[in-house]
Amino acid sequence: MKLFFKPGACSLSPHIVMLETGLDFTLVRVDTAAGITEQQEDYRRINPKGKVPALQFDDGTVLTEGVAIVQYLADLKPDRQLLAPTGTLARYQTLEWLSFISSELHKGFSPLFSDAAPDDYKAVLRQQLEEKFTWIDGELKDKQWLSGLHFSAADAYLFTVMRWAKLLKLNIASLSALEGWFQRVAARPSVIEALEAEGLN
Ligand SMILES: N[C@@H](CCC(=O)N[C@@H](CS)C(=O)NCC(=O)O)C(=O)O
Repeated sequence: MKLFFKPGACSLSPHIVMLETGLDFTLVRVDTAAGITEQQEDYRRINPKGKVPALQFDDGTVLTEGVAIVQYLADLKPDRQLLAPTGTLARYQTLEWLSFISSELHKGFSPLFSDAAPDDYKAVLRQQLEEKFTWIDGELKDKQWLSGLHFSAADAYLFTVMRWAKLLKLNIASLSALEGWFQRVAARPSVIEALEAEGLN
């Protein structure tokens, strides 16, 4: 399998999950602005949406959308407990987190990285994101991980977007449960390895 990524982008989430599974894979860097991979392939021929992440199988089939990719990967190695088994409430609670992170956080960040978005709109987004992180801080008060006892695919995704919150200096430093959780995730070997491979450490 090939995982197409851009350093520090949302593709960091499936990158961490991939490492947590222990599966063999090749990491392929994409210049999304230019639309080419590090091997000078036309990236839109791999993912016509032009975005990372994308997962390509040996037969050429491609799976896109981070939330779908992490579920696929987690289900390949159920013993790693990155996602609970089908039919259990725990599974849907992790999916609840993945959905929240994707729709309520991830896409709230995207305009903050754009020069085209007006400053007053960015200020509103920043405040909304800070309120959502404050709510997550409350959820993490008595938990090690988002889904309770086990590190899950949702932790990898939240870690990825919380890195952006730190880079953009959102006002979240006082959220102690959230910060403690962030440090726990950051200490995982998979996360250290992923950041290193993406040139972020
Ligand atoms: N819905 C997609 C969104 C993917 C996405 O927004 N990727 C961003 C990085 S976080 C990207 O590729 N941006 C590059 C660009 O727009 O040029 C998913 O969740 O996988």
